Amino acid sequence: MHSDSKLCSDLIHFADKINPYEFASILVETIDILKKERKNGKMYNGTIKGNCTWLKTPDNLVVVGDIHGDLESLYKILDEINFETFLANKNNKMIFLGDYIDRGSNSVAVLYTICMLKQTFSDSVILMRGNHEASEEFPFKSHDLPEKINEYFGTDKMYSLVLSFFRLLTVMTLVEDKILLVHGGLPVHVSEPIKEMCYPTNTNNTLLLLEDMLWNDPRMLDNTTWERSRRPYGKHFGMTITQKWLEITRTKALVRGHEPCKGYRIDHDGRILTLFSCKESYPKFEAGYLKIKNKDISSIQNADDLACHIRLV
Ligand SMILES: [Mn+2]
Repeated sequence: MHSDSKLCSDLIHFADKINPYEFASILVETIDILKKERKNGKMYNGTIKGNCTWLKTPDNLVVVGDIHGDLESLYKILDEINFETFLANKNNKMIFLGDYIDRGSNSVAVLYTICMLKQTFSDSVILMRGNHEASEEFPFKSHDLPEKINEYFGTDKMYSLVLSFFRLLTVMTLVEDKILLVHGGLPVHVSEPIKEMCYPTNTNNTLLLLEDMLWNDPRMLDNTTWERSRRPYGKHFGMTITQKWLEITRTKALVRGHEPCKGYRIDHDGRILTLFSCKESYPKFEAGYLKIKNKDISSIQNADDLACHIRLV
């Protein structure tokens, strides 16, 4: 790790020394907070219904994409935004798009860190669910977290607690008439999707929505609205689907993660911003995050207006 910052060196030091009791206790506390938020249906300047979070436009917004166990990139971002000051102001929000774990070398410490952030700054931090946080519903090969937990603590007991935490993460976030956020992509054919997201019926429809939001990718498609994806789950969705979703949610741009890129990428003629925030397991790509002020959010017309606020780390 190469950083001169005191924060980074402190955090790196602690990452090797999380004891199982601390890990379990931060998970339990975070689970409690998420349960309370869901029960009360709200967080500071936000409403939570089912799998959705609605936010008023914050004073400052930071959005972080996939981390995949890359502790160094996560710390660089936290360091750059001066996280203690940033998050202590509950009119600021920091949204994580999911995929905290797997692939990188520090999944356990990344989990510990994001839980600590949520626990310490619960009014300012939103933790969303990625496909890697839905290994029960959609099992896949590259899920190495159970092994990593076992390596780290000498037991995989904590894994079931981690799964309980994952199940409480929300799947869609809306920033007041401006930005729609999901981890993967947009569902292609569910009737009344917003209602289903807010009041999940635990039927096939709920699972279908979850699969699409966590696994889908945008593509330019000719003559079809969607096609099967090459991934184990999910689909490719075309621009008509994106247009439809921006209309029904009355937003200007979709922000999502899920695909490696050089920090960010624009799709569907400026309607989608893909953010990617790690590079440990993706040396050919870059890690970036979005940091934008209230007045700039208020004036966005599309994803290009967000792209000028991306910072690479
Ligand atoms: Mn993903």
